[in-house]
Amino acid sequence: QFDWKRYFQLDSIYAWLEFLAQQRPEVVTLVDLGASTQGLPIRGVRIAFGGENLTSVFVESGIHAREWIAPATATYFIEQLLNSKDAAVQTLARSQNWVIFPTVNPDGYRYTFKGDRMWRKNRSLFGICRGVDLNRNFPFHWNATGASGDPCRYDYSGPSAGSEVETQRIVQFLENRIQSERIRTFISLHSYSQLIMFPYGHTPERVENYQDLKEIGQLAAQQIKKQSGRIYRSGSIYETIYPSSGGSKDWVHGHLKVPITFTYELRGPPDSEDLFILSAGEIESTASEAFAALQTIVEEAGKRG
Ligand code: 0X9
Ligand code: ZN
Repeated sequence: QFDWKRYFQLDSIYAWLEFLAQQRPEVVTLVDLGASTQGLPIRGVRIAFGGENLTSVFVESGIHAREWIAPATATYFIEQLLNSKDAAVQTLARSQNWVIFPTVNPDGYRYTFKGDRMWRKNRSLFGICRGVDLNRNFPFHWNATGASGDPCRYDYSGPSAGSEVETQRIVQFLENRIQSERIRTFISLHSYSQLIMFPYGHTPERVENYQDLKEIGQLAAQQIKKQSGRIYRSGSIYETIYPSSGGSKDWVHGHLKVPITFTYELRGPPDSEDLFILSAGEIESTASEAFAALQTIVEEAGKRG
């Protein structure tokens, strides 16, 4: 049984996505981006209730393997969009088409269950070390700052921009579908730090719609505070967390020109514990506040044209 009371392995998540597509074929379509470096599918779903000329929201999750709360939150989004009894959520679900990938780094995610719980990168082999940080590998100001050229480091940007199969799969899908799906909103899910961030990561320069993104991010954070009391901060990556380059969101905003682009850093545990390991008892509340923020983002973006 699939739920939000524990963390699920890759196979269970994929089986659940397949089940949804079988159960609701008129609404849910499986989307396979093809194989990862180690041959696992990169699998997501498209949710479309059937309105005409809708814009789409793309959710990318699990690019960092150890951030287990991210895939769990992405599956919660899917569940809410399909099964919520709340009228506002049903309206939201039908106001957009949704493309949601819970685990875009399947090799890494699998490895956090079988090898090293704290693994972050993909599993590409470079001599004695493994793994490219896929969130440093995107072909936009690649390797400019906050990334390493050393394959043994946790933030290795890869041998070249877009070198990794997983990056290429995402890039190709988005490039092919940006027009036909009318993708206007892009969300990536990470942990930890309780942040709602927007571009850029490589420069303190402000994006052209900085004011809109700042306001929308703040409203989303207020919504979370109202719901759970948790304090999330909002701002650009550069000003809230640390400089970094080659992240997916910066490419989606800077290259693809998708206007509404946010990266969440979800909850971590209380201090002194390992900050990427969030107890399963907090999955539901974390995912639920993240969904409330998503609702705010999509509604507010709609009001701003
Ligand atoms: O370092 C990262 O990639 C993110 N933090 S994490 O602790 N989840 O690893 C920050 C995301 C920065 N995003 C972009 N540069 N797009
Ligand atoms: Zn991350």
